Amino acid sequence: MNSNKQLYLVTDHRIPFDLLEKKVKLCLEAGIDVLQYRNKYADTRVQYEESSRLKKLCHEFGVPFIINDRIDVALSIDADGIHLGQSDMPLDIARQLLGPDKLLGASVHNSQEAYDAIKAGADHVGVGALFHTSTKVNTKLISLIVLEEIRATIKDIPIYGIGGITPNNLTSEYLKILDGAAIISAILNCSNPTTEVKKFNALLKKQN
Ligand code: 3NM
Repeated sequence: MNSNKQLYLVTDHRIPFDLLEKKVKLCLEAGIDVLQYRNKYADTRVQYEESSRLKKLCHEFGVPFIINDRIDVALSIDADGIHLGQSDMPLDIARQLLGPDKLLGASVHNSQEAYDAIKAGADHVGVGALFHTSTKVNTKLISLIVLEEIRATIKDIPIYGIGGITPNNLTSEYLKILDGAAIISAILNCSNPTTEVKKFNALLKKQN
């Protein structure tokens, strides 16, 4: 169970795009499994252009490319999927818009939200924040107990942890519950993304 855990990288809008693209390329070379483009602040045109470039790069490495929140941008570039929070488009409507083949991810914070996400057709869920993070404001910490309750509700689709995850706090307690880890700062805001990707993969892949 839980073998082949995934390293899911999420982009950081605070990094200038040309630099971000270089860092993402290093991460793809080092071995990430999924990339999510997340930019709540840029104009639609900028989001369209940046996500087109990142999708092309990901596909050179055979890595799925997902867009946070913006179904219009995802459809316009034929992204591989979308990730939706609780205040974004309802999942069942998103599924209708995207069709059956695109990946649909949902942020959930308790077992009721987890149950609802499965019913609405989510392919995977993100649970956070597992640890303190300054990357996203207004997050609430999720305890290990709540994470276990969500795991008990979700048997058949992957659960990614998110929020403040580092190679140091991704301990066996978390690894035995999660199917993957979604990361921004610990990889993108460090001097050497390649080294950090390798550290995460050593943890995520060692339980196979
Ligand atoms: N969502 P970092 S926490 C995008 O709790 C996001 O749902 C979260 O960035 C949630 O790895 C978060 O830098 C930020 O903490 C993750």
